[in-house]
Amino acid sequence: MNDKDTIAAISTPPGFGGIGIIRISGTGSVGILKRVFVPFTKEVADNFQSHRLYYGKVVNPETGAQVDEALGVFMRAPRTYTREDVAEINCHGGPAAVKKTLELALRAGARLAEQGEFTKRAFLNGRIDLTQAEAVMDIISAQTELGRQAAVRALSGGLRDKIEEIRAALAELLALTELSIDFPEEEVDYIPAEGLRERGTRIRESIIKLLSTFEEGRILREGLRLAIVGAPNVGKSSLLNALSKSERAIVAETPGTTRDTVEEMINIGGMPVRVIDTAGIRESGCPVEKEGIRRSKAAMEEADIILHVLDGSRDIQEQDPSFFSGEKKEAKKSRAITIINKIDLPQKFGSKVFLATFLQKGRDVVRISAKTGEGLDILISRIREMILGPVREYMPEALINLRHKTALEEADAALVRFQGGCGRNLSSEFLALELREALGAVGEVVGRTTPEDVLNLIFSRFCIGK
Ligand SMILES: Nc1nc2c(ncn2[C@@H]2O[C@H](COP(=O)(O)OP(=O)(O)OP(=O)(O)O)[C@@H](O)[C@H]2O)c(=O)[nH]1
Ligand SMILES: [Mg+2]
Repeated sequence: MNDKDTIAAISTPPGFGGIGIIRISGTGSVGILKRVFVPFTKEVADNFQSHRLYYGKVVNPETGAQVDEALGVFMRAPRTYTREDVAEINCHGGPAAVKKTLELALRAGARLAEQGEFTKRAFLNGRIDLTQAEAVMDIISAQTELGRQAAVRALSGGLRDKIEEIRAALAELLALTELSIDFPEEEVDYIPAEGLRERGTRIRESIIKLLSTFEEGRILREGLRLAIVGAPNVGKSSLLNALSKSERAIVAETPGTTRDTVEEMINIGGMPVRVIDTAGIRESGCPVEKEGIRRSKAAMEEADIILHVLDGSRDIQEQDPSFFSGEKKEAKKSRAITIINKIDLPQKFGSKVFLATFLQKGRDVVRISAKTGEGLDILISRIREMILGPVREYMPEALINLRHKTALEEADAALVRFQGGCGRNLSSEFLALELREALGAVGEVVGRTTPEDVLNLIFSRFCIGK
């Protein structure tokens, strides 16, 4: 990949739409625009003013034939997305029109952009840091309002600022540590090992605070995993359909209807939630059903929240709640809500049996009818509280992703070693080494010290044209 090339790509999604945008970036942009786009106002044809939109036509420079009617704009560096000269052509959004316009731009001297190459250039040219580049992708893939809000914060530098604060504190600590290497005899601003250690603690606190946002970030990006489990025929698939307001899962009177896990994305309080319907759990000789049950148990283990469904119109003994006894080791990670379904039918077990079995475990119990929809609003607000806590107005903070987490954990580990070294009065050279490692790790988050192959991996996850 040569960063000096002028690149071009279709920036709008494939398919039919009102407008399709061809984006061109690099020193050749204006030349290419002039060849393939002719403004209707003659005076401007040779003299595009920067950041002005012109009405004109896309033409084939070889034949002079008109290809489409379009708007064209030239934006001179550095006030552009990539900080390079950029041109854009807004033609009609049909696959043929955008493809032909792109083809003309390529023939006029542009190279087809790689995935994420525009954003990569914005990063390499210093307009945005790596957390902002990743935020661009998060905005594009945000599925809910809260996901969008978190991504916009990161895009405007929320995470970068926090990381830069940590970097600055680390750099200062490094300078203080090195001072005693350079001037071992003199008492210039000399800080005893205990003081250095304490400063390390303050930096670690900031790192740990950021690390604690990882789970929230994961949920906003990938969705919270909500597994619906229980005995056959209790109404799990009906509940999935009711929550997603769809007919996604097959519902039938026959126990053992659902064999595979079925997923549907829903939105609870702005959080994306992946609702997973599972096969009813029971002893079964059928190999297909057995595999389904294995998947149910796996889904239960990976879930953030488990909805354990019981059929209130049948005996509880029939529904063998003991399969759920393995929950204890998972209790820390997974939170569960017990649901009594089918409350529109005459109820077999009243609250007494129930309270004895479940409430002593401190579990939430919600009564619903997946059929009539009764109680669903209570269930949803219960789930919402579990995710967001009782806070009414939830505002997502600067949230970290797995890449950030790994780097921050490395930095924290180096700081722990640094502190250990302070405690044992190790030489300043050794202490400085650990701090440099912490600095390097933190720098990776914003892209200062990120290896080339990691950068390529990050940008390759973008779509073409971004
Ligand atoms: N009256 C009533 N019937 C319900 C309710 N929920 C589900 N049913 C019925 O119960 C039967 C089983 O529903 P499903 O949703 O398929 O149950 P399931 O738990 O997914 O069953 P498996 O996939 O076999 O494990 C169907 O006949 C549903 O119509 C409810 O709230 N009230
Ligand atoms: Mg089912």
